[in-house]
Amino acid sequence: MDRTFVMVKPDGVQRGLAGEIISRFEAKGLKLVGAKLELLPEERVVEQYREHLEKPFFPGLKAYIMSGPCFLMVWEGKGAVAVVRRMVGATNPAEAAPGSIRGDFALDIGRNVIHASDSPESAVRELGIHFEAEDLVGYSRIDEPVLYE
Ligand code: IDP
Ligand code: MG
Repeated sequence: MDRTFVMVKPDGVQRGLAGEIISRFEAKGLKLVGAKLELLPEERVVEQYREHLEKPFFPGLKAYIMSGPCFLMVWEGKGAVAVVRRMVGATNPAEAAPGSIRGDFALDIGRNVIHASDSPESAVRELGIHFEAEDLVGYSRIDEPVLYE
């Protein structure tokens, strides 16, 4: 099974959207295998967004991500990385499809509520930044026999 790293950003936590976001992934059939609320230290923000270090928006991005608690999660399921990215929607919420999380709950590219890994390789890397192996819990969901063929 595939695992992906997802994070409700500080605007999403402050706006009380964490529960709604969890509900969407649960209803989809994905399995929550790790979660924690955290104020991220600078070095983990830099590591997480290292591909953007030289971008003009990076200082603002770092300040935004460190402005309050984030809710970090690991979700597991068939094709989880791509499935979650589609449910999250385009980076710019103004262009994100209605029905996606960013499409339904945000307006500004600099306040887009949620992060999700963009590839299986990123998922492994990002999971490793934020979670220890023993923080993740393997178990069966009782509906798995009817969720999967
Ligand atoms: P993604 O989150 O959809 O993968 P990326 O291009 O990887 O999008 O950008 C990472 C994050 O950086 C975005 O989610 C957003 O918070 C922020 N960001 C990206 N582009 C801009 C911008 O032009 N202005 C402000 N923030 C941006
Ligand atoms: Mg990205």
